[in-house]
Parts: sequence; C-alpha cells; structure tokens
Amino acid sequence: MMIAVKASPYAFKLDPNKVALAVIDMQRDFVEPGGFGDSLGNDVSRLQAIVPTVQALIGLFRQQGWPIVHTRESHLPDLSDCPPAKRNRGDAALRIGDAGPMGRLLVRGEPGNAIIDECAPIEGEIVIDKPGKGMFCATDVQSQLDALGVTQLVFAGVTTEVCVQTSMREANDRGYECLLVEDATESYFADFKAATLAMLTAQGGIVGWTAPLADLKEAVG
Ligand code: C5J
Repeated sequence: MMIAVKASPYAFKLDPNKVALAVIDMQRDFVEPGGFGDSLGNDVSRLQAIVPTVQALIGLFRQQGWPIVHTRESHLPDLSDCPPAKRNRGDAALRIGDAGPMGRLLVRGEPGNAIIDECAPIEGEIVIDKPGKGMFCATDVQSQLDALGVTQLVFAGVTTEVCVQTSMREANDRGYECLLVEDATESYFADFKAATLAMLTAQGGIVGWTAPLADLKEAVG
C-alpha cells in the first residue's frame, strides 16, 4: 500500500516495497574542519547542523527495514580515477590527494574520507565509493538497487547543490522517483540550497519532490 507524504510540489506516493534511502557523502571530508570542504574555504559548521536530522532519517529507514545506500566521494590512492580537470580546478592550497590534517584529501581509506560516526553504515547497508559528484557515475549502484527492486529514492546528505543534486538528477534520468528531505541536506551556501530545492520541484516536480523529515515521519507513522 502506498504512503502519501505531504511534499512539494504535491504529495509523494511512497511505496514501502520499492523505496531506498540515499545518504550522500556525510563524510568527515565535508563536515569536519581539516577536510576537503574546509580546504576550499567553506564554513563546515553549516553542514554539522543537519547531522541529527540525517541520523533521525537513517533511524526511520532502519526501523522500517527499508534499504539504505551511503555514498562517499573518494578517489583511489593513485588518483587514476580523478580526472586532472577535477584535481586542478580552483586555487586551493591543498588539492585532492594532498595530505591534510585528516590524511590525504578525498582519498579512499584515509581518516578524513570516512563517513562521520553519527551516520556510519551498519552491516547490510550499501556503501558506494564514487569518483564523481553523482552516485551513478562509474559505480554499480544501479545494479545493486535493481537487485532490491528499488524504484524510489529518498535523498539526504551534502552538499545540496553539488553531490545531492547531481545524484538526484542522475536518478531521475534513470527513472527513479526522487524525494529530497529538505532538512536532512545542506549546502555551504544558504541561497544555493534554497535555489536547488526550488529548481528541483519547479514545473510540476521536473526532477522530483521535497519534504521536511517531520512530514515523512508523520506519513510513515
Ligand atoms: C562537493 C559533495 N561539494 N559531496 N562534494 O565537492 O557535494
């Protein structure tokens, strides 16, 4: 039976047998001082503020027994999966692969690349290392979701207009119905978050739906 979730631009019909949660890049590299986000000059405290909400959303999916996918933006230690165009962009003192206070920035297996403890995956949950911004680019996430019969994705994580939006757009193009939980995502730029929520839901939900966690919780019961 479908569950109607109060959402923008109109109710999202959640199918408990076909839904999964995609938690995007809740990594120390983006959320903690000394990581990749910080090295680019961003205020990471904005992202820290959503951690309890993301945790609660993960808890809701665990309670329901619904699948959860966690992603990490990461590169192989030899950076063979990091296009030079990505590494060289910007004028940061530290670039991808350089040693920072939490190890090499955005490199798989380094302390800073880990998902923060509060949102850490547990056994049975899917963990995807992705070299791009989007979760489908150069990963096997689609076949893992297909194996579970997932056709709907609820999104959370950071940052709203970069990896979350890219992943949601990739999912939309692949035929998934997508709902972004508004207060379980954040950007280093408040106006970019607001613009992203607006553009995803414009034109009758051109990319998908958005809803606050409270409305999702209320619907799920
Ligand atoms: C960024 C991400 N912002 N996870 N990555 O570079 O959004």
